[in-house]
Amino acid sequence: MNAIEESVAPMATFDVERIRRDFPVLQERVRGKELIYLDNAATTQKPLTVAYALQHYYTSENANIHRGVHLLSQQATFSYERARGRVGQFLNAAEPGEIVFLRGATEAVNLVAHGYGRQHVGPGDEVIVSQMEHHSNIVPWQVLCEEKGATLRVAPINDAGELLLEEYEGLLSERTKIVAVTHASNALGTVNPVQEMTAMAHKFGAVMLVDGAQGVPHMSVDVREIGCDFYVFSGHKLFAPTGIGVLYGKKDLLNAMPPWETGGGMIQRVSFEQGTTYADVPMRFEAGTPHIAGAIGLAAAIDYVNAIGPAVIAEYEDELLRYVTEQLEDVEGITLIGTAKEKVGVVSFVMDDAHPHDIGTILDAEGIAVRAGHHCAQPLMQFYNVPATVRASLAFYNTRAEMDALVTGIRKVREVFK
Ligand code: C6P
Repeated sequence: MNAIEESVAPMATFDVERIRRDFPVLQERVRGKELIYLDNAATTQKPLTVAYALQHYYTSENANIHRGVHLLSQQATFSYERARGRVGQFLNAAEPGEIVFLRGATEAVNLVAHGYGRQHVGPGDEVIVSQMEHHSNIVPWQVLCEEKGATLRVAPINDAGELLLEEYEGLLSERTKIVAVTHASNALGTVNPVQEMTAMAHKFGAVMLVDGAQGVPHMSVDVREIGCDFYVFSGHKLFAPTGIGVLYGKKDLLNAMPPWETGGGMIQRVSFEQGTTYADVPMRFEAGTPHIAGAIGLAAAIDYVNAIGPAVIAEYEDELLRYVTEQLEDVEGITLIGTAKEKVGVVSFVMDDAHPHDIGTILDAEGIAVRAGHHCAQPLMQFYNVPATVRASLAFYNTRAEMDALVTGIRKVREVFK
């Protein structure tokens, strides 16, 4: 087996040290210390197989797709469409045509707000989001509602950061046209009961969009089991390149949506006399030359994740999360923000008398990369009445030793601010 084959062959047992060797950046030193990378919710590191896939594409296959009769173009087209198939399988979509390649979760939400929202939301209608949404799953709906004279309703959460299901159900009515909710919160880690929420939304004829940006990296996702109408995610949070992301949509809904961006690649026929007719989905939503290498890299990342197994990843990360959470609960002066029962590997906290940015800076001096800020979830920060939190977000290549180092680092910070 060569290095690539070995990396994507199903892994018999979970071996974190072997996995770490596939991520060269994890061997880097920063500020004279071993890098401890705990900013995975912002973006994940990339395994060698993803780098090799990009290298192979650019050095052996580079061509534009869907428009060349020559061999390289055919090969590139095959790889790009194969990647679409891989994503479709990964989400258990009914067919590859339900997968649209876009720049990321943000672009995907905007496309649905534009394509579906502008057609179906009118004056007096309602769109529901939750209190814990990322700005990418708030602002497009706010803009839509303002434009259409509709109302944006917010499903509340409790202090642990769990969505209040009964209150959410109470918000639903015949006026609800769209529910847009995150699968897992980037700032809290909370996993939402999206399957149940979808069933509730459907009872009132509303469509459900699930923001899976923090879902797919941490758990196995089956869009047909969830029953959602749209599911969006960004490749770069799933060990793939930046600039590539996915909109899954049920075929009939996508087919009924008008194009958003127009140009080459998304047309059937263009005529000055008769105007333009558009290609079927998914091409209708992929105007211009897409991020071909990105899609190929995303397929390689999915192969890598599948080799470990999403369920194995979820179990390992959960164990790490519990381990670090227990230790942090013991650090005096710290308040954990987000203590839901169902969580992915995100630990957010604030510390008495210390600003999150100062904590982040001190941890950085120890080689520990965390995010300090509002995490593009300002309404959530307002709910907790904090300007920002420190967030450590995990991936399957993190270790118990790194959790220990984080806790030691935080204890050191506490000494400074006591
Ligand atoms: N969250 C974080 O540090 P883009 O930027 O389009 O790839 O992803 C946007 C997005 C949407 N939804 C959720 C739940 C997210 O977490 C993000 C990105 C990063 O938490 C960057 S702000």
